[in-house]
Amino acid sequence: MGIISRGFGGRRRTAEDARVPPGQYLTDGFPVLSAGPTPRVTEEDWRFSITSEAGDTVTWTWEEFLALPQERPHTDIHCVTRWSKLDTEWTGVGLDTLLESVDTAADFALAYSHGGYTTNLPLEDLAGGQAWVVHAFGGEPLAPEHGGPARLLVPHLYFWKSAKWIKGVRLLDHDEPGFWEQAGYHPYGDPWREQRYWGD
Ligand SMILES: Nc1nc2c(c(=O)[nH]1)N[C@H]1C(S)=C(S)[C@@H](COP(=O)(O)O)O[C@H]1N2
Ligand SMILES: [Mo]
Repeated sequence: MGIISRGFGGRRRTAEDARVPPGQYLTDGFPVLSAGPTPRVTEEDWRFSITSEAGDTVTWTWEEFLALPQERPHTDIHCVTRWSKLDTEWTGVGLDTLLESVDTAADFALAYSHGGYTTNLPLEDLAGGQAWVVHAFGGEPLAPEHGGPARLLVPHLYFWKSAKWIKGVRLLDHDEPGFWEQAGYHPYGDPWREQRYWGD
């Protein structure tokens, strides 16, 4: 017959739908989700550090950070509170670039922020072109409420892993749950497997 049934008269699945993980809806806005007040960090005072499992620390000033090769990730983001936003554009430095300065065999990482927020990830999720420390959104300096001067961006995991106002990353040989993970969120947080809460 040459006619393909779409089944149960359902709406045709668009290319955009295919980019929205299960249980998520699309938003054109950019909601702000912060567990506390917005810390005010000046570029002059800003530092970013990576500490290895052996305790060695590498630190970049704002100037040194901006002098590193800049990348422009174009990506979709997914918040565990069920909003997803497509085609976001960021500017920043790849974690691969930053990790080149660090001697490590660690398996885990704990990102920590001004204000005390933390979040944990396997180190391999920060490597391989999957994570950045970003300082611009849509070509404009990152707004303080969205994590400016700079935040982590790990778009393949739920957005709570993208620590705002990032201060540094500690590399660890064991997994250490962060702020939301201690409160019952999933330790990994893959939106495509709907890993929202512990046990999902
Ligand atoms: N430092 C810090 N980072 C954070 C948070 C936070 O409360 N503090 N919230 C997380 C959560 S739950 C989400 S969904 C995103 C929200 O980022 P946005 O406010 O830019 O949308 O930031 C994540 N990073
Ligand atoms: Mo979130």
